[in-house]
Amino acid sequence: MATIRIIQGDITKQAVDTIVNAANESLLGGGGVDGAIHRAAGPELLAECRTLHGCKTGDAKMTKGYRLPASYVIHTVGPVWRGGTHGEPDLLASCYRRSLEIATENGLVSIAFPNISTGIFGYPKDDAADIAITSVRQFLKQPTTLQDIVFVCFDDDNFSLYNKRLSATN
Ligand code: AR6
Repeated sequence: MATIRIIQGDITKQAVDTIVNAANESLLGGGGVDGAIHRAAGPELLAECRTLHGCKTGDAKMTKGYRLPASYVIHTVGPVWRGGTHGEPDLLASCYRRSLEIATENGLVSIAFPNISTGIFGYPKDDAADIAITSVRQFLKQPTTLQDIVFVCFDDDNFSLYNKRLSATN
């Protein structure tokens, strides 16, 4: 039975099989968590990302983790918030599902997620937390190698939102 945990901190420090990056469609780096992951992983990460030729919003692609404590990075592209009527909820759910699928296809046991789309991409944090938790729970109804799913919250708002939701239903 897989466990879902919440921590507050920096995802680049997490010693899990894979961390998830909240990237953009170019996969060539950016600000926020994407910038932090590229800085910590070193230039080899960008070199591998260049071979991937981008990624569609809602999809994900995996690379090695290079200088990170995590062995791999699954790069996913969350939706930019445009009012909620442009398919944003389905695209955000798809980011979590595709990341979990890729981790499972590769036999991984532990995965850490940032709060995808809730920074520069402007997704409302409460709605994004609901989608993240629901998508993970839905995925865990099927067979998976994953045993440890960690939500790494960076800011206080997200940490408090995730804590409320998981303590209310666990
Ligand atoms: N560890 C964990 N979470 C973090 C860290 C960190 N080191 N740094 C920031 N966060 P964002 P997005 C949190 O903006 O909204 C980039 O330029 C942050 O508090 O990183 O999906 C990409 O290249 C927030 O809760 O990603 C894209 O262009 C969450 O990570 C664009 O930003 C996501 O914030 C993606 O925007």
